[in-house]
Amino acid sequence: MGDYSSYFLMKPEEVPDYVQAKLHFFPEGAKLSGQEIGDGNINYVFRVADRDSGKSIIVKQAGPTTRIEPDLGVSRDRGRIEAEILKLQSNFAPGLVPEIYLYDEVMCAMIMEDMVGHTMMRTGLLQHETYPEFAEDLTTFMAGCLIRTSDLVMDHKEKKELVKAFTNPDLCGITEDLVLMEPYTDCFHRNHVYPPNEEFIQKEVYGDQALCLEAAKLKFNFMNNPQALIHGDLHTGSIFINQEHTFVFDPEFAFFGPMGYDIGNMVMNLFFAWCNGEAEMEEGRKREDFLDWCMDTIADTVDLFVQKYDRVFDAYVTEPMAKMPGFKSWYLSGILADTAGYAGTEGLRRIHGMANVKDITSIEDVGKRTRAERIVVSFAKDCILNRNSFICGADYVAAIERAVRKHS
Ligand code: SR1
Ligand code: MG
Repeated sequence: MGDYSSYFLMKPEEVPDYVQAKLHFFPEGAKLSGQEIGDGNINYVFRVADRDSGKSIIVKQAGPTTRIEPDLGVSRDRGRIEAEILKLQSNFAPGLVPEIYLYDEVMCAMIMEDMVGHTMMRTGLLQHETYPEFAEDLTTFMAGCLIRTSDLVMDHKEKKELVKAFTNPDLCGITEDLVLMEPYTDCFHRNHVYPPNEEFIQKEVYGDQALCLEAAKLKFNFMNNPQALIHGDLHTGSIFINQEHTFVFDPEFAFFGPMGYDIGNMVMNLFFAWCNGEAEMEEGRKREDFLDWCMDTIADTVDLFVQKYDRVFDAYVTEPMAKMPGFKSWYLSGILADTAGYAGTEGLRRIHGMANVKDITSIEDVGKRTRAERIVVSFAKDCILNRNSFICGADYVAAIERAVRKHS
């Protein structure tokens, strides 16, 4: 057993010894197994389990490079930010984030609660599962973590200290490039354009100057609006879920940024699930139920967030100027416009940027995938270009229906 006094990337079979050395969680001498279970683009995630007691634990370790693209320079300190944020978020959204047992600065690893009985949401959605509690849980998480870390609620000095502590230049740099620049310029030639859609993307995205200008504004808003402590990468791969409960995890991209970035990303990822169901499911009741659930959940995500914004605002806001008549709705309208804008940027980057999503790439039929991508692009453009007019869930449903009609 090593002493873990200098960093190395662990192999799955080395992780049980590491856990035993760091934590009194399993009995001494327990027969433990270690398995890599992550499929993310960045880190390594291991499950260590004791077959005798049935207990298990998760170790997440930052590798020396990201998994998707070794050339992306990303500090291994990203794990520290993630561990600290999860602790903070557990105050604002108790029970909705996993418990962190330990963060090890040398090994750049955190040991945390295994979300037993929960499935990664993207995996579940690809099997066309539905989750009745999701919109409630997600909006409770977002309203708590976002509004209560903003200047609406948090003491201004405390917030500025947190802005410093959670400055996250490497991970923000990834988003600024991969989400908010390259999908419009392909300046580093890293985009993945599905060949049947090459001309379409050329005309509808790279060649649309009005769109590129709005994307530039959204990029600068992302870089210059430390509104709240956002998750920064809130998609269905950052959620572990079952029929009764939701865990939000993987906040390594967190920093103080615009709230709408989180809400919008989630809305668009729910739409990717809809696109997969629409392309892949056989006609019938199950398909209708799944598609309705996705659509309702998109609408509920926006509408329940608005309801909870209202409640959290009334319960927690103490800032005197924020209590001026009319301020509450003015502030909300900014969040909602950002929500639509960043739903749009997420849509475009997952279609033809570097990091694509299985919901779309797993559609094997060429015609169906081509069409699904075009629907996403049209909906995403609508969200970006007309973001001020997306003020409730029904606006998203109507925009999706317009995009689907356009490609029928
Ligand atoms: C280099 S990382 C690519 C993407 O994966 C993460 O989940 C983020 O979404 C990032 O943009
Ligand atoms: Mg992630």
